[in-house]
Amino acid sequence: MHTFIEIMNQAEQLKVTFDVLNNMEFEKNEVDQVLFTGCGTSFYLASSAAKHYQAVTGELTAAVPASELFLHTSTIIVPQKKYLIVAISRSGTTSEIILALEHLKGNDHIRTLAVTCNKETPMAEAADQVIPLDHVSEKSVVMTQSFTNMLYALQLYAAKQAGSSLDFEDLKRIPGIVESALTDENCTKALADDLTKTRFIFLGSGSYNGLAKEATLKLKEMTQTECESYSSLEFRHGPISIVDKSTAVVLLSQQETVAFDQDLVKDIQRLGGHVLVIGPINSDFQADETVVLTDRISDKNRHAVYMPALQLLAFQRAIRLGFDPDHPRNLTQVVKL
Ligand code: F1P
Repeated sequence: MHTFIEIMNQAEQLKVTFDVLNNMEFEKNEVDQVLFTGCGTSFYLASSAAKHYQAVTGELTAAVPASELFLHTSTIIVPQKKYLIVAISRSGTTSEIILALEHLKGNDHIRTLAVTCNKETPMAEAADQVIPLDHVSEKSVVMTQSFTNMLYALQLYAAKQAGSSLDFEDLKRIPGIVESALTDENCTKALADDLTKTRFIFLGSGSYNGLAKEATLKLKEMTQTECESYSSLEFRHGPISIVDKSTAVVLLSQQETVAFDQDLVKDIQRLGGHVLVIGPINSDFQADETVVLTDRISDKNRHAVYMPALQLLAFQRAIRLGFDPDHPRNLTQVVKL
């Protein structure tokens, strides 16, 4: 069961990722916008990392699927503006990310940074700088620790680029905190085992919306459950109409959003929905189930700590339904066009 092993040993890899980033020097960005890009899990990572990077550095960012960069370049790139493109790919060989880099090659206004778990690849070779995370060598088709590690690496990169020792010190605590989060591998088991729930919704806002989208993809990939994700308060604006007794909602809460989150939970429960809240919540927070995360680390940097619970939920659900998480249906490790 390499998927399970890769979820459970991600704290170890995070320690190495910290050392890698701690020892790296980066060129200063003099750009108008930093664009984060990738496919699938790596795109959801891009969307979370872009928002985190902007919050930490104050630089303008956006996240785009890699295919959009070569199919619809003019909707993203403005001539004469300067960009740093942060290309994210576990394999470094996904067709769209390579096509995007090749398409933009030779443009003097564009610098590129690759983040990958495989530095001997066309993507890494095409980029001006590389964050190599080759110590993360996943066997699994579904991305688990590669997501957490590449996100963590980009958060450390953001703190370095901003010269923010406060954020860097905050992030330094992540591997230890993820390690303790992983001691309770059963925190999501009750929901994973509950077969009366057939519809799953994941909610998260700001830089946590990318995590909610990734959690949706994990469950979809490992169990083929049709599931959705929304920016938390958007859920009330239409999608809430689908809530009934078969609906489970997983809400990623933050200190900044907790007051709004409590009301949202009550609204979902009133309609018969079952809510699991994951976040740094107090004992007075009311939900059907909770996974309480530490508030010793700021909302700005806590992302990696949510990942074990979200990945374990998908894994445990797959086992409960009789699927093999190591061999998800219709998927391969790398998609090539
Ligand atoms: C990204 C990706 C995965 C997906 C599938 C195929 O690959 O799309 O998100 O789960 O296994 O590959 P990569 O570019 O990060 O290697």
